Amino acid sequence: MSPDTEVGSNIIKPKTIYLKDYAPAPYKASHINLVFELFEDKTIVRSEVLYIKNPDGNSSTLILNGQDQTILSVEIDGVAFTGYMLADNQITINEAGEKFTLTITSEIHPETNTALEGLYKSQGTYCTQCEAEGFRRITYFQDRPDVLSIFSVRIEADKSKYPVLLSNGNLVESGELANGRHFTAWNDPFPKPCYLFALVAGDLVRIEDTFKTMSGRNVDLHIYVRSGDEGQCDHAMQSLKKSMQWDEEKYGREYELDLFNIVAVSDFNMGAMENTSLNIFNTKLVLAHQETATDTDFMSVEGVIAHEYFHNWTGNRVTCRDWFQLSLKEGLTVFRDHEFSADMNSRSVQRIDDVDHLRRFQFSEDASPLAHAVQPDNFIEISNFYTMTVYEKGSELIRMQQTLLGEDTYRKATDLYFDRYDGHAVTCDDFVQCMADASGRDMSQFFLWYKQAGTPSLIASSQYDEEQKQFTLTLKQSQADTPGQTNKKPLLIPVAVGLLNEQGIETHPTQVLEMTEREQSFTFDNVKTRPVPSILRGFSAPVKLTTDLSDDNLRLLQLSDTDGFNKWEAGQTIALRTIERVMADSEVDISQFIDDIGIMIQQGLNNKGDKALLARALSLPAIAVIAQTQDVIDPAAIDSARTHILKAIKRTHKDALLRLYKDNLSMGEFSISPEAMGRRSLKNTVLELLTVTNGSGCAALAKAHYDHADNMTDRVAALACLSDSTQPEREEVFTDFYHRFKDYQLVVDKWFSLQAIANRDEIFDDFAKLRNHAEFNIKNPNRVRSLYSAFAINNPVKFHDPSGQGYAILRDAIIELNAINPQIAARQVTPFREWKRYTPELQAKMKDALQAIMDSGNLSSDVFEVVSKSLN
Ligand code: 0A1
Ligand code: ZN
Repeated sequence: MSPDTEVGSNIIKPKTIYLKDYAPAPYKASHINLVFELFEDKTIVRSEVLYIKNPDGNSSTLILNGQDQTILSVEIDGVAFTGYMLADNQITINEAGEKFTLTITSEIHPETNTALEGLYKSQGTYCTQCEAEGFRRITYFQDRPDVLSIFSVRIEADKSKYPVLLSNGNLVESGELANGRHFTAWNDPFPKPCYLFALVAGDLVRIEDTFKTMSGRNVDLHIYVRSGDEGQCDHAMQSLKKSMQWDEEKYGREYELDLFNIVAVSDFNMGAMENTSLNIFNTKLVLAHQETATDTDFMSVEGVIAHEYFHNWTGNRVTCRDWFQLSLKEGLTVFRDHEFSADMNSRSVQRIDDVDHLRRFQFSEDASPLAHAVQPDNFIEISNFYTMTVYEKGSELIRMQQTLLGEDTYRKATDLYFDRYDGHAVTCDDFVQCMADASGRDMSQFFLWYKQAGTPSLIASSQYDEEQKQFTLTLKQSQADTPGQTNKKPLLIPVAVGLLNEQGIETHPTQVLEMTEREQSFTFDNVKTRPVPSILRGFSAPVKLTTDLSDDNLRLLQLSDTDGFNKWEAGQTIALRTIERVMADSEVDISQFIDDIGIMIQQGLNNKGDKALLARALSLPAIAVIAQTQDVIDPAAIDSARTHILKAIKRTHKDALLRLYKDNLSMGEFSISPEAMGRRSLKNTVLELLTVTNGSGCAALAKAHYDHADNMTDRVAALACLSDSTQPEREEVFTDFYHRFKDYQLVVDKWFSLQAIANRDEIFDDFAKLRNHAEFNIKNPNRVRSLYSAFAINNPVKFHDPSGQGYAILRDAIIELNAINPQIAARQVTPFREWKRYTPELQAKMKDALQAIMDSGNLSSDVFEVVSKSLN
């Protein structure tokens, strides 16, 4: 039986861990000395740990987690020791004593580690990934975040193959050894949980800069990449310096060590990892150059560099008590990186893109059998809980707390949090208590947001009393049941509202209404004429809002709201209503909507307004966003209604669109200023509208766009417009792209993705060719995502093809990946989990695919958990 298992009725299923069972670690491990001897066919790890009985603990049994290791020797206080039990991936020592040093030497095999957890090799470079439970693949230890230790690390390796040897903290020694080997020794003076441990050994080049902190100390900043990639690191370095500055200004947080390292590797399960002073990144989130990275890539690099840096305080200095508290660090750090990006770029655009992302991915998670609370109360495999809910909804919870407290009090509360908990492992409850203590507010109702899963619904209706000059807004909230949770309580919802008059002039600026009951009315005085309320400004709470606003009211908001987010939102609501109407009756008159689009195009031609916002206003909601509004999801029907409207826009406004396109064909030097990105975004959105009919003219226009491009954003836009095409230009452009960029792995990923999203009949044959392409490698997570995730997430029509071929593709990939990389396999299950919301025919086929995975045998606990919960 595998380690964490229990015997169910007649199948063996992995064991569930509960928050209510938390108990402090029985032993403290104040110091750990690690020695790594790296060889081509094995790595020897020696760990020496000082254990002292934890006065807060309630057991004297020391339990050490360990996985995929061969123990070579065990000693206590320098004497060989055999009095331990080794079973179920654990060493157990009963009555272990008050204080002793335990030394364990074991052998591990990074060279064959395809799970990419623990120590592994990426294109010849050794690297580690210890969050959440990877450290147990390196040595036997209490692998839990509430055990904090000072780490000393020595690394020995062949000098010519691995000239760079890094770990956390400060370099204390280095030198030569016999047989062409060398070593470095590192000390990290701040106690940390083992999930923040990191080691890198490789042949890498380094880009250097420095940052002067607010107290005048100089910090060396190093970015390590493979030789040849050094020309693509400048944006990451600038982003790091901006992040360090922003954290000082906005949160008063200074970096404490003298060195900050970033290492980029090609094989990585996630985006990046915040290991203390040695962040390890997926190359995708470090490398950026105009010729190889899109504007979206540039923004992601900036956001993720910031995210990992911000973890230094929110995650590392103050860490999580247990993994149920993951949102303590992730929700807070996402909120910090979103705010950073909003300050660096356009606040409205950032908010629109963040909310769009939340609705596409988190709302759908909430609507699935895998819905869970921001502070979940149980899990089987913690790797499955790095979710949109923990990250993105968690960030919305921090945003709401800032909204409720106001910026100044929120800052006092975070100061208190850092003061109180620096060097501690704490809970989400502790964080919210700081908000309560700094503000004097009772936050207990607010805390329900952490405990209750699901997206609340909010219904708003309004009443105007002409005589009293009063306007009343009535709000009703409801919380649907989610797995394991019924009869939920009403939440404290901050609803930001402003009022506009019929001329579109704001008469009442934003007020935050605090809703605490199921149903509540709020009255505004001194309202001279019937107003149009702008409700939930800035998306002040992560809810599904329905209002009684007419299309005309929405049109007024779209034109005149002072809140950039709600201006966009009003247009999206009109678009959603129009799509609904077309889905119900394809002959319905949509001329009003099409005319309104014409007005916006005209504004663009008159150079009025922000181009990035106009680009978003001219974009219809994505199929995945529309799907969230449907009782029964039929992707093909959504797509055909959406395409019908897009074609009508092109038919009616072709000339104006062409003019707008030409007006924005950027000239001059490439820049990633918000204005330059806005212009590209507008131009490329217009190109998409102009090529929606996929005829020969469209292909010629897209090819010309590609040929004239001086940057990757424009090239990718052209390829996306050609993806569905059957015109000869498609092949020409895709072939040119491949040959031009075949040496750039991240661009080859784009080449795979842009073909996987093709909504055309040839897709299944194309997919088979791509799968067998020499450059496809199932062991590389970026490549897997570029083919399979692109297909299953961004090609909803073909993934949900009535034949079931799309489902079969993903099913087979999951079964294959389960044995190679369980984390990546489990993530690929996501597109299946909402199966019950689709049409009966699609539902049946999706369920069959899930069942086939379940029956395929030897499932990892990662895949078992998501598939079994999806089927429930
Ligand atoms: N803490 C990282 C994300 C991360 C989580 C798990 C990983 O492996 C299972 C890797 C990275 C972050 O939030 O950036
Ligand atoms: Zn994070």
